[in-house]
Amino acid sequence: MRIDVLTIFPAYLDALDLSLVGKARRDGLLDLRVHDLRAWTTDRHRTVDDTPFGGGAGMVMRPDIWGKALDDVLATGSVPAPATETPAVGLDHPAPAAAVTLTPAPRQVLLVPTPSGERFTQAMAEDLARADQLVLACGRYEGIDARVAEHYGASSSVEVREVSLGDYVLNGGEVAALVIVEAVARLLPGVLGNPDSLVEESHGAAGLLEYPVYTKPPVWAGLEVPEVLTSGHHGKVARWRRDQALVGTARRRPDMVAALDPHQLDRADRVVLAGQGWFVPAGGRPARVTVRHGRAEDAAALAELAAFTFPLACPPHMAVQDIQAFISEHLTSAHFDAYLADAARYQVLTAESADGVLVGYTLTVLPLSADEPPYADDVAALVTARPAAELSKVYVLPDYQGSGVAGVLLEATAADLAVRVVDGVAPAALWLGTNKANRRAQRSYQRAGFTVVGTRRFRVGDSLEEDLVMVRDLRAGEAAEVGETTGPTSGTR
Ligand code: JE8
Repeated sequence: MRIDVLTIFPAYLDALDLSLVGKARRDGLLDLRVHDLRAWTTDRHRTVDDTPFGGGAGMVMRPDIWGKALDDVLATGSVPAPATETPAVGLDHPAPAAAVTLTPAPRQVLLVPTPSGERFTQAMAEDLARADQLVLACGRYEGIDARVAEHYGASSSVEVREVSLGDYVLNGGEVAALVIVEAVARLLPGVLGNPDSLVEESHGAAGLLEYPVYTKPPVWAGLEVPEVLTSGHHGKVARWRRDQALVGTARRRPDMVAALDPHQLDRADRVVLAGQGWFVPAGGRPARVTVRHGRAEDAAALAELAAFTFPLACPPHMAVQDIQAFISEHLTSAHFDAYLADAARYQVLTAESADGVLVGYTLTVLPLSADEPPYADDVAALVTARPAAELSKVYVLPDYQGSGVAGVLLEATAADLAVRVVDGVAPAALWLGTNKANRRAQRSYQRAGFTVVGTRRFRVGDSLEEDLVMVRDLRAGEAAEVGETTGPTSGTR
């Protein structure tokens, strides 16, 4: 590959003699030429700038000087590199006597660093590494007269790309040139000693930040190298590194998490992301979901969510009108107004996606005194711990079912109950009734620490349902308080 850099500070690019790029040049893999723009001036003062039309502070680089320099550099780069192809041997039939070879025109890209350019990315570096010639035009002062990019952009033989390193202000394009040359050069065949690192970069952790790395000594400044890395267990090392990459990305680059391809996320990935408050809905990309206490203004949205999700949780034989009646008797906006207004009796937790949509909620009924038994006698006989709270509803939008949102809601529910007081004591147990036929629900409650203690009768209109009663001991483990962004394992890494 041929790269030409045009600058009024050629010494700025001396660093490209060093390290990998320097070696690539010496090995003939990269033909890098740095030119002093002032070589194309003709006046005694070697002037490259002038005052801006329209007024304003500073100076602008003249298009005529740039035009001459770029024409020269593009002309010498348009001559295709001499073919290094070896003649084919061992063919069954001879090559045609007068073979007509059409050499494709070389791909020439003019790169103009500017704070108003498109962001320079790894994807762009990969694309640029396929070009034949890159010409980097490093501006200074207030930049280069805009007609330069316009003129070469109109030329069919050159691609023009105005690029920016990022949203901060530099004094000129030289640092961008250094960055671009280094990012492109390391992608050229033969430049990296070990091309495996390139493969790992593009496949191993695609779309994630890098995992942390360690070397000897095994203890430094009182800090130990994570044990898994010295275990020799390659599978565990790979999993740990991916976990670290996921957690680091979730903490520092939420934009990258939101852009992850859900097809590239396995179960373990989803568990790690859930621990950071990210959930993968069916057919969607990861979304941030936060668990918080319900607020008065949530009533209408909660009623809508309840009316939508309650029928989906009912057994198929239940009559539509019975389901509708249950909703109007228990799950209207007015009901939620009442639940949300009575914090002593009801605990409402919501799971809200970053775009403000409620994707799930729990409704827990608390006893008002320590010895208040569960409202139904059959349950009171099964659930003997006091005070006992009832997990009345845990509903999650279908797209988020299986995403881990329900688990986080349940953990937050238990954690919040553990720090409440009824008659001076925290609730000892959380119980729930769940339809016998719903195996999926039972499994998810079991995962959340509930165990089956018996059955109860449950009436929805005319149908008398048999429910399993499950209980979770709230005093088994100390849990954290519910924050605005509580996840089951948040803050444990
Ligand atoms: C530059 C630059 C990149 C980045 C690139 C080229 C040429 C109009 N402004 C010009 C006014 C303030 C000073 C600026 C100096 N300047 C800056 C960059 C860049 N690529 N990410 N930030 N800044 C030039 C002149």
